[in-house]
Amino acid sequence: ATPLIYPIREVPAVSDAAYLASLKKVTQYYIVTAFLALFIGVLIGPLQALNYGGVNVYDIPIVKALLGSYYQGLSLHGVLNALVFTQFFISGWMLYLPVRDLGMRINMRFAWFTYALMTLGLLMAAVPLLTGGATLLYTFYPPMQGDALFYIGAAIMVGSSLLVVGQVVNTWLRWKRENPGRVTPLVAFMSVATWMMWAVASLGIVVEVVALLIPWSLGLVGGVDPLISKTLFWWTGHAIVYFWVLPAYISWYAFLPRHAGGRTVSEPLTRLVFVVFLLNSVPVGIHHQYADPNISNLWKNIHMFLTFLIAVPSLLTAFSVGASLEDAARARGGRGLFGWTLKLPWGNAIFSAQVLAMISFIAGGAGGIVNASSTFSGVVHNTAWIPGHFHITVGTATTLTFMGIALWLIPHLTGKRLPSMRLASWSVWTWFIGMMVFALGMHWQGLYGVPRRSQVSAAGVEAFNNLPIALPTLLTAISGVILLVSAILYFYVLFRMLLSGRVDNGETATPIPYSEAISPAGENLATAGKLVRATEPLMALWLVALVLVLLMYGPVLARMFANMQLVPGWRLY
Ligand code: HAS
Ligand code: HEM
Ligand code: CU
Repeated sequence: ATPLIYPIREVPAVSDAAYLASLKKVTQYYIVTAFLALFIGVLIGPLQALNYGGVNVYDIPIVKALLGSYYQGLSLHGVLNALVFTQFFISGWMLYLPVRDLGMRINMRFAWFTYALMTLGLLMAAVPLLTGGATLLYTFYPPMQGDALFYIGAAIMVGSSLLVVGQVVNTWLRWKRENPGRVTPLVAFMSVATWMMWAVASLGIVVEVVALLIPWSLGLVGGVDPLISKTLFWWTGHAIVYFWVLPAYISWYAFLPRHAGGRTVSEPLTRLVFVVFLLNSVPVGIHHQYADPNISNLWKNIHMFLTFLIAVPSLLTAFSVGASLEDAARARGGRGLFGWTLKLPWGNAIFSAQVLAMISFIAGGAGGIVNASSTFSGVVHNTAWIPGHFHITVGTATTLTFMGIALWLIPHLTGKRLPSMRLASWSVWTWFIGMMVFALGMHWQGLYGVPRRSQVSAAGVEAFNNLPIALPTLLTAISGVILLVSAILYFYVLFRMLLSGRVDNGETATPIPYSEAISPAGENLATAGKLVRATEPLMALWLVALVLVLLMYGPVLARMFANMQLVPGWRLY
C-alpha cells in the first residue's frame, strides 16, 4: 500500500448495520452484473480483431454455432460492452457514492426494485439478441428492424436508469433541505451533476424507442423515418460517452490522487468541469451526422463548434489530474521534469489501471477532435479508424478505469481480498498495451479506407490487396491475442475474488479512498468562493441544460418532422 502522507477524509458513519449491508449488496449486484456482461462481450472482441487482422474464424463450426454470424456477434459485443456493462456499473457506482458521501438513508426497496427492473429489461433484450432477432448492431438504426422485445427490453433498461437518477437527485434534495447553507461534498456533487446530464441526454433515445420504434416493431404504425430516428439516437448517443467517462473522472479526481498518496488539486475547478459537462454534453450530437442529408450545414457547423467547446473540460481534467499526480510524486521525493513519474505506484493495479486508462485517453481525445472536424470527417467516417477511436475511449479510458476501481470496490463492499496483485497488474498492463496496439492498427487501416462494421476477412483479398496495410493488419491481429490473454487474467482474478470468502470488515480494511484537496470548496456557502456558489444550484443549471438542448436540436428536428418520410422495416433473413 502507498504510504499515507495526507489524512484520509472519512465518510459519515452509518449506524444501522442491516441497512448498510443492503446498500452494499445492491451495489455489488450492479457491479457483478456489469462484469458478467463485459465477460461475454469481451470474449467476442478478439474474434473481430482477428477479422481486421485478415483471419476469418466465423466459418469454424463452434463460432458459427455460438455467434450465428459476424453481425450477430458484433451486435452482442457492442450492446453488452458499451450499453450493458457501462450502465450497470455506473448505476451501482453512482448510487453508492453519493449516498455514502451525503450520509443519507435511502429507500432500499426502491433501490432493489430498480435493479430488478433493469435486469428484467436486460434479459428481455437478450432473448432476440441471442436468437438472431436483433442483429441490428448497438446503434439499431432503422429501417433495419428487430423483434419488438428488443426495443421494449432496451426501453425498460434505460428507463430504470432514470429511476436511479430520481433516487439520487431526491436524496441530494433531502440533504439540501436538512443542511441549509452547506456546500455539497465533491463526490456527491459530481455524481448528481452526471446523473442530471444523463437525464437530459437520455430523452432522445427514450422518445426514439418509445414513440417511434416500439409502435413500428409491433406493427401499430406502418413506417418510421430513419433520419428522425438517427437524429434522436445521436442526441443521446454522443452524450452517452460522457455518461461513460464522467464516472471515471469522479474516480480520477476524488480517489486516484489518494492511491498515489496525494491530493485533488481544486474542488471549485472540478465543480466547474462537471457543470460545463451538464450544460454542453448533449447539444453536439450532429457531429455523427456530417454525412447525412437534410441537415443544414449551419447546424452541422454549430454542433461542430459546440463539440470543440466540450473538449475543454476534458483538457481541464487532464491538466488538473496530471498536476495532482505530480504533487503526489513530488511529495514522495520525485524529481526532475519527467523523473517524478517514477515515484508513482505503478505496481499497484488499482492505480496503474486508471493512469494507463488516462494515458490512452490522451490519444483517444485527440482522435475525437479529428473526428469532430468536418473537414477530416470524410476521411475517417465509417472506417476502421472509428473503432480505433472508441476502444481507447470507452474501451480503455472507461473500461480499464472501472476494472481498476473494482479491485478496491469489491473488497470494500464484500470484505473479500484481491487474490493476487501481480496477476491483476499483468492483466491491467496487457489491456493497455493490447488496446494501444489495437488502436494503432485500426486507425492506420482506417486511413486507407478499410470500412468498419465489415467482415473484411471474408471479403476476399481482391478487395484490399492493393492497399499497403499488411503491417496494421498484423498489428490488429496481434492485439486481439494480447487482449484475449489480458481478459482471461483479469476475469480469473475477479472471479476468484468474488468466489472467495469474507475475511475483512470492508469498511475498515478498504475504506472509500477519498483524497484531500489542495484547494477545498469549503463547507459553508456563505463563506465559499464565487465559483462554488455559482455551481451549487444544480437544479437551475439542469433547466438551463434542457433549454440549451431544445434550442440546439429544436429547429433541426422540427424541419424533419415537417418533412417526415415513413418507410417500412427491413428484416434480415
Ligand atoms: Fe468519440 C465517435 C468525437 C470523446 C466514444 N466516440 C465515437 C464512437 C464512440 C465514441 C463509441 O466528432 C462511435 C459511435 C459509432 O458507433 O458510430 N469523441 C469525440 C470528441 C471527444 C470524444 C470530440 N468518444 C469520446 C469519449 C468516448 C467516445 C469520452 C467514450 C467514453 N467521437 C467523436 C466524433 C465521432 C465519435 C466526431 C463520430 C465519428 C464518425 O465519423 O462516425 C472529446 O470529448 C474528447 C476530449 C478528450 C480530451 C483528452 C483529455 C485527456 C485526459 C487524460 C489526461 C491524462 C493524464 C495522464 C494527465 C481532450 C483527461 C498523465 C499521466 C502521467 C503519468 C504523466
Ligand atoms: C467493435 C474488438 C473490447 C465496444 C469492435 C470491433 C473490433 C473490436 C475489431 C470492430 C468491428 C467492426 O467494426 O466490424 C475488441 C477487442 C476487445 C474489445 C479485441 C477486447 C478484448 C471492447 C470494450 C468495449 C467495446 C471493452 C466497450 C466497453 C465496442 C463497440 C463496438 C465494437 C461499441 C461497435 C459495434 C458496432 O459497430 O455496432 N470491437 N473490442 N469493445 N466494440 Fe470492441
Ligand atoms: Cu460523439
